[in-house]
Amino acid sequence: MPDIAAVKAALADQRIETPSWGYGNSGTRFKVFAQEGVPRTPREKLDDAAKVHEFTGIAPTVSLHIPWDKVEDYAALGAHAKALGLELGAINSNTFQDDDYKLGSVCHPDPKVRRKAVEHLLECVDIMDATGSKSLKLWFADGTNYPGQDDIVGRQDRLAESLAAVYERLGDDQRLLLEYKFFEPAFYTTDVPDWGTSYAHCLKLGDKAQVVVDTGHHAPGTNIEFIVAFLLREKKLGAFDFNSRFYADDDLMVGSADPFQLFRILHEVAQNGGFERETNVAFMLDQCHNIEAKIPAIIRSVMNVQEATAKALLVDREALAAAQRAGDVLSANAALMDAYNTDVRPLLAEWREERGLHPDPVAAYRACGWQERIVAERVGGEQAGWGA
Ligand code: AOS
Ligand code: ZN
Ligand code: ZN
Repeated sequence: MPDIAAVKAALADQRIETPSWGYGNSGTRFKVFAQEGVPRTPREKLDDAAKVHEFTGIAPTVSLHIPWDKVEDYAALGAHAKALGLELGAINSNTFQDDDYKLGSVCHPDPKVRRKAVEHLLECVDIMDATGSKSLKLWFADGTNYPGQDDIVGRQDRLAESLAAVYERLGDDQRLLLEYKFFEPAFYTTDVPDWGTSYAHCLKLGDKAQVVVDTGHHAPGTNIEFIVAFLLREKKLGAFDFNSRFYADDDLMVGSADPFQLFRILHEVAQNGGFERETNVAFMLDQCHNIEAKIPAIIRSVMNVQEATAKALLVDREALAAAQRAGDVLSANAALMDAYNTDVRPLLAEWREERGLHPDPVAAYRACGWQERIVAERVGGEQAGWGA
């Protein structure tokens, strides 16, 4: 059986990055339901993120999105984060909210539009220099809606050329993380639709380019844990964007739709060294809390990843390997199921108490008065949100 002290130590090493946009208002194409007390500025998003870290103890970094988090002085934003016990995490680019990008950004047929998109990406690297962020996270909405609309291979060539220009600009300790998504907003072809396309581009670019697995970006039935295992073996898994989906890119709380899938993914992470610091996998959330209270939902999401991680760490790897060697299918499967079926909540409550944390982070947040304070104080001004 795994040593509980080692499991607890591994849990103490885990870091989960929360997204600045998760704290702001969001919605669907039909309606954005504004919530009271939502942050009006990037600083206020960090203030909320600090609460998530305060009660979970494992969420010290925050992903930024440019231009939603554009500020005059990034060093000052970094200092604000530091004063809160946080650090600024990945910089997410945005080449999808401009009229010029109707037919794409880095794959657009017009070189002027491609240049504009690449300049934005280079500006994001400048921002990384100012914030100390080590990862540039790229998701492209590029694609086509109709057969014949554009040349599929021509678009791949433009993508490769644009990515190479950005890769060139990266510092030695910076990396590029390329996210894929099988459809939406493009409905016929998407230029980075799957892990294989992302992997092929990253392979050509070099060691500083890695793949992002967003758990909501696959066709139904896709075996995500296989992708994770494969990419870890190739040292090409850069990050996760965790969320849950029932249908498409639903961006619901991670672990809410299919906790067993989350466990299977994290088992492959544990099995293949993905929790080790040197492997440098970023565990990020990419979620939108459209109808539920945002800060407690993010706390719950961090806890869901932590619970699935604890179960993955509890897998008796020796028993598993022995059963696999012996071709004992049932015992091998049982080694996984025993861990998955373990109620790890008492272990995690104990782990928190040992670190001076409240055993129930959501209850502690609810009792701390922060929600009442932000509802009272954050009136007026424009509330930040997805797209604001
Ligand atoms: C879009 O579907 C992707 O999941 C992106 O990772 C992300 O939600 C967006 O770029 C916000 O930064
Ligand atoms: Zn994502
Ligand atoms: Zn997405």
